[in-house]
Amino acid sequence: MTTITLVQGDITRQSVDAVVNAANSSLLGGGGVDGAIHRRGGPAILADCRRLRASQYGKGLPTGRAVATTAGELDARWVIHTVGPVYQVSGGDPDLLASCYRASLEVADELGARTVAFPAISTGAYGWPMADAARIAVEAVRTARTAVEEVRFVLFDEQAYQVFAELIG
Ligand code: AR6
Repeated sequence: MTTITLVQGDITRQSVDAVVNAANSSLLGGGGVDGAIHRRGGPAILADCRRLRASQYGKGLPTGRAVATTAGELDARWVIHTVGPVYQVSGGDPDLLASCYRASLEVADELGARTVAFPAISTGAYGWPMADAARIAVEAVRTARTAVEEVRFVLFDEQAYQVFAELIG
């Protein structure tokens, strides 16, 4: 049974087995959560990402997939990088967004991670409206078959926290 918890704050300050990164397919860093994770986690994370690009992810990590690296100096054992879909004028693909959560939990299971912190994937630079993204995120986690005991959504601001709080009840 997976318990969903909510925290308002910075995902890089969480003490968990795995922190999920809202990455891009290059795996080589960016802004938002990605920038914060690499800044606080230090160069070991990027070194692992470069190794992944040099081996099985030569073309980058496809949208909706997930892969783990060290967590460097974060208070976690692993960072699980996933690539959310970009929200276009025409909308976004909800299955791909749900896939980010499911794939990350599958990687967590392979690693043996029991506590996993997620950001609200795709709701920053990738433009997904928070209410819709939150609904998809919570539904994906609730329906996932996983041994992860705690999924902690870490929301940066009060408004995002409230959106998730209404869904979790
Ligand atoms: N802790 C928790 N949440 C955060 C933090 C933080 N430290 N910083 C931002 N957020 P984003 P995306 C929130 O842009 O939309 C990067 O450049 C933020 O307010 O990090 O999936 C990557 O390299 C928002 O609600 O991820 C990609 O190119 C949510 O986290 C691209 O951005 C996600 O915002 C991915 O865009």
